[in-house]
Amino acid sequence: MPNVNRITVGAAIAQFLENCGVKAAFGVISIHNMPILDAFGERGNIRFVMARGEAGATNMADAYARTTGGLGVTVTSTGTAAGNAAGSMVEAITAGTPLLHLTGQIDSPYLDRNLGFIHEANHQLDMLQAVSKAAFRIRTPETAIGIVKRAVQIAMTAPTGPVSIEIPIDVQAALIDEPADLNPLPVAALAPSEAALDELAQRLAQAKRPLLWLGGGARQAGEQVRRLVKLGFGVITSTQGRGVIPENDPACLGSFTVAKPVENLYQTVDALLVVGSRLRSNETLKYAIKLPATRYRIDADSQADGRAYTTDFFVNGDATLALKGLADRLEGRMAVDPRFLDDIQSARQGAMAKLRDDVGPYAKLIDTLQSVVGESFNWVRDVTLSNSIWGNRLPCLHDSKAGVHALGGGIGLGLAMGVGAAVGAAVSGSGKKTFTLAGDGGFILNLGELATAVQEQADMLIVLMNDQAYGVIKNIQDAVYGGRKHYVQLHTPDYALLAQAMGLGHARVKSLDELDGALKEGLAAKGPFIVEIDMLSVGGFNTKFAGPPVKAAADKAGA
Ligand SMILES: Cc1ncc(C[n+]2csc(CCOP(=O)(O)OP(=O)(O)O)c2C)c(N)n1
Repeated sequence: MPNVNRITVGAAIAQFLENCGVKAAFGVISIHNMPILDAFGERGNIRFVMARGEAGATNMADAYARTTGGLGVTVTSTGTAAGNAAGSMVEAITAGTPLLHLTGQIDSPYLDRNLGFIHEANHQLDMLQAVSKAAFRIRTPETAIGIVKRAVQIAMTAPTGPVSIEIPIDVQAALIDEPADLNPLPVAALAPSEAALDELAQRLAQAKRPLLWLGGGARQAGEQVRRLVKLGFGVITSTQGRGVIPENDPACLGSFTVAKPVENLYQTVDALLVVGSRLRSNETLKYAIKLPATRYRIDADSQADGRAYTTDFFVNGDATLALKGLADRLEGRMAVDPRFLDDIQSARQGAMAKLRDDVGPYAKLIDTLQSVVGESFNWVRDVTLSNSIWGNRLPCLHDSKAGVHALGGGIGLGLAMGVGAAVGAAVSGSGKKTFTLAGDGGFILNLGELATAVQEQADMLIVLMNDQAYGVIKNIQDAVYGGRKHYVQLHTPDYALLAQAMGLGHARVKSLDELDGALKEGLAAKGPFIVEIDMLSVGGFNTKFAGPPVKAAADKAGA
């Protein structure tokens, strides 16, 4: 027998995560995760970001994963701490983020015995199961690494998602023989059937006006999408699919999925191919938008067939492999209507004109932002009026990893997500600046993470839209509750003083004439910086966004 090192389970996990390419992890230290974090610290290969709360830590890991394309890792304590992460896990599962959530548990001899043991969390595994793609409990030191490997494999396999593991503290600290193989398991892409691809290609070859609808599942398929665009396909994307091809490509409608000119264009499309998208309620006016009558679909999840909209033909498989199979088969076989590209551009221009009209004075904010971001940046957004009205579509994204939005609709995630994206940019050496758009209501929800941003010197420019209220809720009260305003007015701190106390830069913009200077000051700062837009001075939008739009109202507004 060769001499084998004895190491803790925590150290083995740290080593395994390094082999998975993890360069940063996020969490809050606790007695119930110290064997893992001690190993991170001692080994020094993973940058551990000390978030101020587990909700923020998990949002950070989520945004890190989305913007780097790697595995996100969040480490929490048992009980309350794991519970704090639950809302953020809901967001990660909504977005399909490959994420590993490591949490503690009390010592295994006392588990599940209702002994009133400090930090006991009965049914924690049930909670983790509810908010994760899969959840595991490690029961013995010898089985730990096998379970962690499997958890990462599940997280990384399409449809990707967050996976939780609870590890009793005695198991984390136990010594095991250093495992001979601490490499990740292979992640297999689901190959579509050749016969199904033949059939789909046969149908698409007849199309004169074919349109691709790309969702988050197609994020890695840019090269194959470009091949199909060359053959004459148009492209529209969901929020998650933004940037699979640059949004200023002439064939790309961006993410204007519910705009009226685009809905009109749908009626002229003779083949819609939906790839890796759930056709979510926000992107289809609660499934009422009139999509093209002929619809095909590719998805790694066979249960997506017929979901939300019926499908004429479905291919189960990995998006990149399926699109490659199609492009190979369609080369030289397409005869697309030469006017299709012009019609795409007119629909996009029509949608853009309506957007500019809706935003009123904030057109200047969009233009100035667009002029400073360049092509390589992260665009992180909280749930706020500005994002619903324009941030979900602009500025122009050039890469599918650039966009991060709280898709599940929860406010307060943006600040922490911005930190995660900025840390991802730092450890991957991408040099990307992170821009974070937030409303004052969402921003204050998780304000403690501003201290994390400063401590980490997260290179992020926060655009804080301050209307001193829950603006969207006020609009809903006007639209549905007879204008009665309850519980929407916010006490907001003086952000100049707050920023000073926290140790970061800040500029307040009362008139958008000051914006260019403020953004440039923020850009020059290496580290976090707040550009606060005083919306009470600048004025309101021309449109009153009152929650996810529905079909009748959108038609009336000519959206
Ligand atoms: C976690 C969570 N709590 C509550 C809500 C309900 N909610 C939706 S939008 C909103 C107001 C957001 O206010 P703010 O960030 O200031 O943006 P604004 O609407 O003013 O643009 C609230 C409270 C939510 N979506 N998520």
